[in-house]
Amino acid sequence: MAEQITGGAAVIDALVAQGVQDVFGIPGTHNLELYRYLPQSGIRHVVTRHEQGAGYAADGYARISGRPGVLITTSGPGITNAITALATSYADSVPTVAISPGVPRGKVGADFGWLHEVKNQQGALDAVCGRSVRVESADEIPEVVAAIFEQLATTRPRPIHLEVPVDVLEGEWIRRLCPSKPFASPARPDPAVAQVVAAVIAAAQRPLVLAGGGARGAGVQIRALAELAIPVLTTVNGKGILDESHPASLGAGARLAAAHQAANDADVLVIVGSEVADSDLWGGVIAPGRPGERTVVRIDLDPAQMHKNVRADVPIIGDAALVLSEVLEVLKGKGIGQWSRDRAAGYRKAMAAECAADAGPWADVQGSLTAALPTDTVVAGDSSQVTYFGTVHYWPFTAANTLLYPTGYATLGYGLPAAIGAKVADPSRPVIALIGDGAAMFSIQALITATELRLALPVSSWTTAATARSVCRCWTGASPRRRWICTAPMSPPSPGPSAPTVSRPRASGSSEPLRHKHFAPSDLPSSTTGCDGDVDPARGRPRARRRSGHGRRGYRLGRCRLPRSRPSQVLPGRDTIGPGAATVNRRGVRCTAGRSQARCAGRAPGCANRALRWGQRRRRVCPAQPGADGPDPADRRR
Ligand SMILES: Cc1ncc(C[n+]2csc(CCOP(=O)(O)OP(=O)(O)O)c2C)c(N)n1
Ligand SMILES: [Mg+2]
Repeated sequence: MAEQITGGAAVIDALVAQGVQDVFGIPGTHNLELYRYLPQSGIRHVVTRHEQGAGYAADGYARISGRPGVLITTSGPGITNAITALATSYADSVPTVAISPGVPRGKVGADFGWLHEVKNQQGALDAVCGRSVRVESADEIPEVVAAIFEQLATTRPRPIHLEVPVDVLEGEWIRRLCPSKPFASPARPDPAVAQVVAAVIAAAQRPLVLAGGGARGAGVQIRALAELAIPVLTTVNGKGILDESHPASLGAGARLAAAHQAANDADVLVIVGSEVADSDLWGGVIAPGRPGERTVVRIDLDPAQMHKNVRADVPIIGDAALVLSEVLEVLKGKGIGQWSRDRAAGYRKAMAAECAADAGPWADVQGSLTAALPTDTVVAGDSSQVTYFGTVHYWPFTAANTLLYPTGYATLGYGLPAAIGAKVADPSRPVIALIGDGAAMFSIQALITATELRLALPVSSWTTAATARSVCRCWTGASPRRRWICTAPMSPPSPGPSAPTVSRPRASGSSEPLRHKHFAPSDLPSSTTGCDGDVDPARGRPRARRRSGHGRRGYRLGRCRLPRSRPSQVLPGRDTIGPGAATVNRRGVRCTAGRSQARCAGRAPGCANRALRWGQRRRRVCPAQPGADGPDPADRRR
């Protein structure tokens, strides 16, 4: 006699049949039938501390594993909490699947006062996901789940929501085999397509490739084009598709005006898997070709991308790797020679100079970490300067999907949970969360999940607020002795193109700032900042939670010795952001470390100086003071 169980088992069995190994989520009253069958399924469940974190973790998991990331929430607040994360995955075309209960059948929009009731939950999810599917019976669940996974594998990947009415979830299901449909391979392009594209490229004087996230699976083919000395610029989502140390690589600085100029200088621009969006170009315009010579080739799986933002002259709908493979075959047959190698070098030089002007202070931070960490390290970033001014430009990657970054939606709180997802996907791969202090606070509770899982996951959090002017580092460690967080305020990076002062605590307690000092591997978690000796093994955190010198000299946890910036010069009057005179350190960097709380001197109504930001530091006098400069309108920040 067939085993009689509930609809919850149908969902879990269907996930198993699709090869799901890990899910992220939080249990609640309405989804307990899913949790009933998880333990015996072999699927690992990671409990996050917020459903948004489950969504980001699933996103990071998907980017690293190449398999859809799955999250489970309860109805109402559980799934609506995940909406921002799903919108993030949508914007960056990341395959995730969110599973939640919904109101019982026949009750959609009934407004009957049900626990967690949402007026139109499926509609809300449908608005941010690729689609939201609601099943009406348990027996359709296996096929619906199989169809979801097939869609994710064969079309532009975007999150999909599966809603199971609670009465279906809790109702009877007669167990049966769930289909694990073979994934249909993407259609091979028409051979004529390759002939056309190859002819266009062969005739080009100044070809250039712009590769976005949709080209992540075409690394081999993009490299082959680079070997012909065709310069390759990527968006942030495409960062690393071509090894960024390759002579033809222009990096991922698609936001830079010099990058737009490089693209516009091309007579043939080949855009692969990119929507060439504002989030990539930061207001820049791609309008390639000198008068009379414009040819834009676009290759994309999604027909909706063909003319988005930049009209295609040669629109090719298809899988980037397949199309480019065939194009390369034809080019090889034509014996195409190489283009000038100097062109890429020239573009790179112009981009580097522009970048140094607004993002230069982040170079040394990234250089220090790059020197200390293995080349395959995954960097989970956030919508923080340390990522979009730092990692994007100054951390050269050798492969795609190495930077986890919410490019399109630019949400805060992504980095830390995404790093957890990456680590769950591949525990052997080094992962660092390198994020701003603001971003960290949006997901700080995820540290509990990280420590619970005992992940060897360094978390580096940077403060750039004018009022704090400090840099913090936090670590979670894998060993029970290091299950604590150390936060160490340090000297700020300087404005302008020169490298920042990077300080680090010393075991001796010396607080001397270390200029241009690279972190050594020994600085990483195993010897974290001299705090190691003060951990109470029984409690797994610092024995003494003393806090001293808060403000002027930062603060310390346990015996963590902190550095401090050393004021060396007093500036008079107008150029002041603290009450009275501000100070600068030895490198001429404004430093308000001498204040317990740096505030604007001109507390006049409307004064915006309390939150002067890093990008504005070159015009850092108080806007409320007579004769003062306001924020630079050219300072484009997210
Ligand atoms: C969820 C969300 N809320 C607000 C914003 C707007 N926003 C963009 S950057 C930023 C500050 C980020 O602070 P932090 O992570 O410390 O980075 P910093 O700019 O200091 O480098 C804010 C509030 C956002 N991107 N996402
Ligand atoms: Mg900050």
